[in-house]
Amino acid sequence: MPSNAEISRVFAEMAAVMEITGANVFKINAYRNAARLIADHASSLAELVPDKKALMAIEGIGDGIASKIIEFTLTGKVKDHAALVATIPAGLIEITNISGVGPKTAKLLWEKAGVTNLESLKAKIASGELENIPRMGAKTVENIKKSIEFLSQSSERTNIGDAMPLAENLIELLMQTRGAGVKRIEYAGSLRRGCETIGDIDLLAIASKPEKLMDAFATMPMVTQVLVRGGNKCSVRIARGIQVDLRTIDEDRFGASLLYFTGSKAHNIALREKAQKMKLTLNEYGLFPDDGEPAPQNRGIKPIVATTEQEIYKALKVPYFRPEMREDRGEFAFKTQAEVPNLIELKDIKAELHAHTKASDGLMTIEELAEEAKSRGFHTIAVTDHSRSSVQANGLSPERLREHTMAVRDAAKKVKGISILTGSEVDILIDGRLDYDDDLLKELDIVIASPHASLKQTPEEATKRLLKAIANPYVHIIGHPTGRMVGRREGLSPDMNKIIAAAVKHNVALEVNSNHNRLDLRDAHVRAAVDAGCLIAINTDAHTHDDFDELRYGVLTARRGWLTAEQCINAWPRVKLHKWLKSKR
Ligand code: DGT
Ligand code: CA
Ligand code: CA
Ligand code: ZN
Repeated sequence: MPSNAEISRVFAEMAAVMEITGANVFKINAYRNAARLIADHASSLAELVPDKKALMAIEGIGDGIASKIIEFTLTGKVKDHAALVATIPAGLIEITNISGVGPKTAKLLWEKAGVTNLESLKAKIASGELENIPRMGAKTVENIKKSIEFLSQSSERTNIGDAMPLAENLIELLMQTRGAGVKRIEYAGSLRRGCETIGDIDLLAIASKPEKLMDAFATMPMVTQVLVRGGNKCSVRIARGIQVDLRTIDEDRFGASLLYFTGSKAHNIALREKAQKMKLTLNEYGLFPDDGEPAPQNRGIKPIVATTEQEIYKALKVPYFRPEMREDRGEFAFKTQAEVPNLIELKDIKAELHAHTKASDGLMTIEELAEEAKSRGFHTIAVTDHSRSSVQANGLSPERLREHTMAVRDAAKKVKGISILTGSEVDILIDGRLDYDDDLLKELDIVIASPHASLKQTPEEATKRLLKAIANPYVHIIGHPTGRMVGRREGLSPDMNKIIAAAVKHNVALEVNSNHNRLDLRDAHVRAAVDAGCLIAINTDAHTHDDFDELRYGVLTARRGWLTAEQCINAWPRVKLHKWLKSKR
């Protein structure tokens, strides 16, 4: 019986081939979505075969996809898939993962230069052959080369936006294991610290029958490979090659293990040094008196504390640090709990200030957007569609923006219980000028200025560009300031300290864009901004209903930058926020 991962691959490959050969976008999206959903599905789809109705009861699986799942489970192949894959060289698909090489370019490289896989692409870049192809040129080739290098450095890590839902599904599934006496399962490691990418998922469990839990874990439908199998520990690979480690821990030392496996390594080392100075020894089994010999837990020595993280921090005479702060990047300078910043929480966010509607590239009407924001408990929603230069996103001409503004004002009268602001996400052009005149910007309640194009500028050019946008008196927020895409595109590298200083001076907020592909500002930038007293906005950049769920990744990133609710404009009460917005009018 095929695993979900194997079934998923069939649809992912079909989507990739169709992109290269240029099929209907809706069909491509349907296959791509099906691939993701199948890979992440917590129970075996093959087990439902041949019950087509049961398959179709799963959201996102229609008649055609259900038929193919059945065909694949029963015959081991899908005819349509085989026919599609036969139309292009096998290695071409992976080339489309390179930033700057879309399906069209992949096709061009294949037809005009005989590129059939990543290896032959690298070879043809090295030999200079590609530069003679029409539409390529030295600059494009250089960009592709850089993207390949970037991809090879970062491809082994998984985005938090993919890893966290997977970990949550796994935990939910494992909690239901029969006969294992599962009491608690937590994720630890970089995922618990809210890092933007995750090397592997670390799970810790309390279970009275660890063997049973390990059996269930090793045989889950999404498992593609069992790497290590022991009585208390098991490592597997699941969809998209992600590794998951599961350990069972005795309840009375769960805190010590959670602390150890949450890390970071640097934070752990600092804690151990503190312990040593107090003639104590800290390990994953607890905090013990130090008698100079290793592994006290194996010599019948009882730990001083081991059950909770809080007890261990207390015994070490340091404040309790939230996982996002555990990087040994200055947290140990805080001596009392009161000094430690009170990190912002998801529930503090009361306004979404960056969202798109059908007027540009969003999928919601103004009313739908407002209702969604209201259902999330927000007091304010800003409608900020794209400006004219974002042609690919159906950006608004000045005339269309004026009409749209009237429509927003009308909606604001209709939808009660939430303030609907009219605004724009105006493009910051290559030289820092904005895409609309000041006269038009001045009419809007809120202006976000964001870079979208020309993201390969030198740091000097990028700094100048952003500084000019910050100095515009009508701009409230700089949206996704670097334009980077996590693991895929480096984006701008401006002098962040200058950007932050200017933002403070001009009373402009810098955005943490919560979309898990962006997370821009990134954690380190937030930290610098927070230190400088700069205002921060945490927005979802919503294009559709579900995008609001991305907010947690923005909040985690902000917490890694030690942001408090006071410094985040989205956490301000309505009156304070609106007063601030109006101060720029
Ligand atoms: P990742 O998976 O690369 O995103 O990063 P982490 O932080 O999840 O690292 P991982 O999975 O290798 O190990 C989980 C935690 O276990 C790590 O944050 C700290 C702890 N740990 C692992 N190896 C060591 C070690 O050699 N020394 C110490 N002190 N802690 C370790
Ligand atoms: Ca890990
Ligand atoms: Ca690990
Ligand atoms: Zn946007």
